[in-house]
Amino acid sequence: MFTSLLCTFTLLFPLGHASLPLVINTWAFKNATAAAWSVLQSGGSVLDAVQEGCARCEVEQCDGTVGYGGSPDESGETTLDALIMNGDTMEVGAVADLRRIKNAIGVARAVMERTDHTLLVGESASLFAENMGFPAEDLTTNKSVNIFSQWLGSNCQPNYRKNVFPDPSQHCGPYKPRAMLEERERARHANVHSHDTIGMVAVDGDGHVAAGTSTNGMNHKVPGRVGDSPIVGAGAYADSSAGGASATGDGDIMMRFLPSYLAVELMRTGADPSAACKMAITRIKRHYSEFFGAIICANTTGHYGAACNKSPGFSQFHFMVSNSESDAPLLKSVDCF
Ligand code: SD4
Repeated sequence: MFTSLLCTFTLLFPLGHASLPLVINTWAFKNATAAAWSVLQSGGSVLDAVQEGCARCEVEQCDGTVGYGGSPDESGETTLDALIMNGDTMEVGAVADLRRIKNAIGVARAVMERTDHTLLVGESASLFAENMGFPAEDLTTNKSVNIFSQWLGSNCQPNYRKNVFPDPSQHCGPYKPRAMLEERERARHANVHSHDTIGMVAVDGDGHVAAGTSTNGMNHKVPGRVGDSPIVGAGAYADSSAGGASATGDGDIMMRFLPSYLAVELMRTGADPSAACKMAITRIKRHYSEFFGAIICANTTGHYGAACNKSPGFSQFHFMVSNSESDAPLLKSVDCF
């Protein structure tokens, strides 16, 4: 009885001290947190903070999974996904499968502020960016060339294809459909070794919320593949009447459940951010018990939380927080369940 009362209390009333403004982001990307925090400290908006924080990771190529030179697709090209959301107006700008442009979060912001659209994709998104003055550059680096050639050297294995077979004289396609297999071991790369999309939520002293993401997706993805990061409600969501959330992990699975939207809606009903994050993960876990993924959540009073799914090699998730309780960004961690 007492335990269930305590659980209900914990769900409805956030525990711990909260302070605003707040920046929270996925993984140990400290410089991104610091960049966003300094924008807020100098009077910038939450949107500016999120953009600056994610852009820092794009420049630093955080863990090789944000920005240029990472996650080459099956043709060796790096393509980028990004999103930014204004929790006051519910405006969103996003780009997916962006080519040749390094500053994906900047282009997402331009989609939001310079068009009436929400999401631009592929070559057309790149042309839009070029027309808006973003420089066109090669996103390939020695590192991405090496990743790609090693993959070619292993006969394009592993890859994300299923129920197909390549031309008998080739190993790497073209592929043809074949009879559906009953069950197969999922040869996914989306595990702890291919993580680290930046997802960020910023809340200012008046409770304005913004959220954003930036990523180069997943190694050896099928060209044209778009992950969860640029999908509103999946990669990130912000609503200044409730809070913000952002997810990282196996986007092909996670986007089916809109975990960021779900977490924000749960916080709207009074759930503590940690509980909201946990429930969003639980929803996915029901169908994909071993999926790789994590989520961060913050409400408009400055309470925050995170949760992750325990999967092979992934038992603890690291994230960063900046608020007025500390001069420097704090590295936090949560045990996966
Ligand atoms: C994607 N969610 O493109 C991204 C990858 C990621 O941790 O976050 N990895 O699926």
